[in-house]
Amino acid sequence: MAFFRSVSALSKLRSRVGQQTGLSNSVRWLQTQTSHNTDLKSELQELIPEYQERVKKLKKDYGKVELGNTTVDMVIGGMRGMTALLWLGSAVDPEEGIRFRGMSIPECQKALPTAIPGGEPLPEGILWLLLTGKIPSKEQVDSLSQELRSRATVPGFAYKAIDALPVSAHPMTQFATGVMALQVESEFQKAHQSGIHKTKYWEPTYEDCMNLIARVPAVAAYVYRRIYKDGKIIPMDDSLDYGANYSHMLGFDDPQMLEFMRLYITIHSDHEGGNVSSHTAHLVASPLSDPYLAFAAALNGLAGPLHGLANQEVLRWIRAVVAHFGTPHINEEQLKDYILKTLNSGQVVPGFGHGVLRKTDPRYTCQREFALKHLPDDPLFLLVSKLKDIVPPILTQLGKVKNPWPNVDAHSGVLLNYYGLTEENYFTVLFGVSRSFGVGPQLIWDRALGMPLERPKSVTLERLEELCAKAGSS
Ligand code: AMX
Repeated sequence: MAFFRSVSALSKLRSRVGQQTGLSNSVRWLQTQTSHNTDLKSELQELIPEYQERVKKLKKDYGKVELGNTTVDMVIGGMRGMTALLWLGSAVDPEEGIRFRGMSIPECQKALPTAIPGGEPLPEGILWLLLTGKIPSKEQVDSLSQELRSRATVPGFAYKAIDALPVSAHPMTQFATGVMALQVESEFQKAHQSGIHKTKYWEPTYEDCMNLIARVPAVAAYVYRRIYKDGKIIPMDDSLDYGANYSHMLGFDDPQMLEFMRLYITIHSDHEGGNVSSHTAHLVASPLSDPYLAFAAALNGLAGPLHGLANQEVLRWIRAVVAHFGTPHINEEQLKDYILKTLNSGQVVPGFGHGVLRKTDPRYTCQREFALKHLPDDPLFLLVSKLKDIVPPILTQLGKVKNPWPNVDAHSGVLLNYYGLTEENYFTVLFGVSRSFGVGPQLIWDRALGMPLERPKSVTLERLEELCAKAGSS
């Protein structure tokens, strides 16, 4: 009872803080939570005991509270709608979309520090927010930028591991291979072998996650330059923030592209815990596999066309439409015919639909706003805009698609293409770099909270039929 009393006192306090400032409750609450600590690890260290207490209390006093029943649909339907994971960083509401620690994308755009006045959030800010639940100051974000730069040196053998693959290997294969090679330097693995006490697990996990986040842009940029730019590598620039540096190492220094990259990483960072890549990382890390092993596995899930690879597929599909009609200026009837042709050949329309969302993805909307501001006349953007109106009614008519609206991947490709990053096979690597920002913080919390090995129960087909027959006859 005391627990519920304190929750209700907490929401009253949040609401009171809110009324005073005119901002939404979640942001107002987070703003009251800011601190002056510029060292992220120390900040986290202070928070851990409180979170541990909260989880301990849930386990002890409320372990048997039901969160919903498991149905046959869930077992044979990819566990849709089954609440089965604890994920601190973000939550996806079917109607409203993502909230990072309670904050919507527009709220993050307003509250998180930027590189230029009125610009897009710096990815370091979302990392701080996801890990601590607090809105960082510019000083804190700058300090984190510096910390990430100081950890960014990639060992030569990681590049050699990538070089062992044919240049024709898919960029995601090359990227995941590079990440696997980084595992050789895992602090967690070393500490575990030396017999570290389990209450300290989070510390080497923190080191691994921060090193991983710091190093993936260089690995990812290496893959890009190796495949598409004759292996001419561009070194990191010590004066740049994380997003700008990644763009710079890829070879794109247009200030607008740097802004898009900051926004891209921020919005692709996390999407609660049940999506394939995030869930995979959490699952693989649960038997104490280190963060590199977990993140490489997550990348392999992200590389599926129904998940992260969809952003590659969207641009490929759009290019095929343009090639088919010989122009990007295509009328509604022609587009409808092409969409039906795609569906009739047993394929999905990439960039539409979602496992959880039931409205347009706010990550799509914010990219559309970026495009309206910076490239309103781009022919491919205009085509993407037409598709957002034409595709949903067609998918709805199929009668089976639960969410006919555009998702995050429907938009990113045309923006990247506009700024010169035209090689669509590379797009999922950008998604992967961003996803390290969501996966890393959760893995640190998994170890800090002593999360156990993940081991759900499965059922055989015969047993399922037996249970259903029993339920049917009663
Ligand atoms: N085009 C055609 N058919 C679609 C469709 C689309 N965009 N979205 C869903 N459907 C179909 C499904 O294939 C399924 O058909 P089936 O019963 O014959 O197998 C039926 O509609 C029901 O599916 P659902 O319950 O609405 O979706 P889901 O939760 O099973 O799958 C998703 C979600 C994203 C895989 C699906 O909408 C899809 O394939 N979309 C296109 C690929 C895509 O854009 N993926 C990116 C998602 C975001 C991300 O993870 N990055």
